[in-house]
Amino acid sequence: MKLTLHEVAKVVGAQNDLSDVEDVDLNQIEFDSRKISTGDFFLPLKGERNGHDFIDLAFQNGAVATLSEKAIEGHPYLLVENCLRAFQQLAAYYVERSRVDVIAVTGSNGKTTTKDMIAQLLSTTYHTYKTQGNYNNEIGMPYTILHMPDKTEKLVLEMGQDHLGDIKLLSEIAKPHIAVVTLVAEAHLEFFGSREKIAEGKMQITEGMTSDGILIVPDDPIINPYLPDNQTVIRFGLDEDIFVTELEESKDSLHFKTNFLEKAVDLPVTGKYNATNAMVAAYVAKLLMVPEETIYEAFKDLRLTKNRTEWKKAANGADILSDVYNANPTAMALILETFSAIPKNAGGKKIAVLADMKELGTASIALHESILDSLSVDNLDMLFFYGQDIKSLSDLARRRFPENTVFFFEKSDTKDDFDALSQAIVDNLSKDDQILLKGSHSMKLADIVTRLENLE
Ligand code: IGM
Repeated sequence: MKLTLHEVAKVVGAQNDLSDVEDVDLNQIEFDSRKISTGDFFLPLKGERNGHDFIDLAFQNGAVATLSEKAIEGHPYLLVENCLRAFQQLAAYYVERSRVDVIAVTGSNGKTTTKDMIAQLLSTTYHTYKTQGNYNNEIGMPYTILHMPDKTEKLVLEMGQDHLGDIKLLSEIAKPHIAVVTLVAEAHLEFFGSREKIAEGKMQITEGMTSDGILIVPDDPIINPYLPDNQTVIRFGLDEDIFVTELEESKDSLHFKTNFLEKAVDLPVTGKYNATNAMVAAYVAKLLMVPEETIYEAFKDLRLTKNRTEWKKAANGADILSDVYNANPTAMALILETFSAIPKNAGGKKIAVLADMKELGTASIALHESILDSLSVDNLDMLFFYGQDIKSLSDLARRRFPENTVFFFEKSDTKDDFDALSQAIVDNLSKDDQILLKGSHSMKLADIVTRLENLE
């Protein structure tokens, strides 16, 4: 980020007088005080805790300035009405000023894969940056924009939606030149309720698009009411503008042709839907002048990143919501709320497995306890806790939940109940159940997910 404090003040309309405050270069913008280093700019957000409580800590860690919704003493700050809005305004300014080409991807299953494939193809020819992990919401997408390296030429942004209106906001911030909507089919409707609403939400990706934009959408008629008339629309699917032919799937690869590339494409991943994702990615690359030969070569060593949050199937048929790579209190509370809102399967249970969140410092136990109100007695049937600092949360939960529904397994320097935890989960998981697993990477919940997927 190459921005100075006074420049940011102008962009966000800071309300305080900065005439006596020295203008300084800002290094990175960070909302997690653990990530602040020398020269950074702090963004206090409201998560489980109010980020304003961590402003002092951010300065101790090396911040040179902060946004703030209230006056503060002794440090440079920018006073604004709403820190999140200011952050979004700054991202909109930054992406426009940078003149990068923005490619936006939204959709259900497949958007992360499509985003990764587009970025991999473009990176053969251009300095390319893309959404990392699940940073695809109203906080994560602006963060992605503000963290792109200076030399970036193509920016591939994933846009996620939890509620109707989310994508409109994101599109208006990023102003995409090319937008891709992947399949509208949705396994878990969450807050939407219907495929029509999901389609409507996704099609809001056009709201911020430039008038010379190109929109790439599936042949699904459900999107017809939302097609724009001032942009080029490319449809993909049988008998559409672009389509896959001669698809062959083998044990660990796909081979297919398309109507717009001379030669066949080979890629080292399986799943027929991945041919569609790859075709769309190839089309975007071609639009942006990546040579065809380069596209074929890049596909040969395609590597897909693991999703951060993903639905999987246990071997016995149970649904697994796996989010096992990192954890902070806000993310843990949010995923519990999302999981709780999903209707139960007939005759099935809902189970949450929560493990320690690491690096939360002296307030760690209290920060774990702050999750309590996100544990819904009405929607969760069984809770497994695993770790050390999470024990206190487990004790609080035990007082609210019925007997024999809350279980604690220890992991400390002297004891590790991992095998007992893993066995208890296996013993309790039935085919119609839904199970959420969330915790820091080092808690190894990923190994339990793998076990559930592969058990006979
Ligand atoms: O869900 S998120 O992870 N998100 C990030 C962006 O992309 C999409 C997903 C998320 C969101 Cl949406 C919002 C927030 Cl505010 C994460 C956060 C977040 O980072 N929350 C954090 C906290 C809260 N509440 S980070 C963090 C806290 C670190 N902080 C504790 C509280 C460290 C700390 C520990 C002990 C101390 O004494 C002082 C600070």
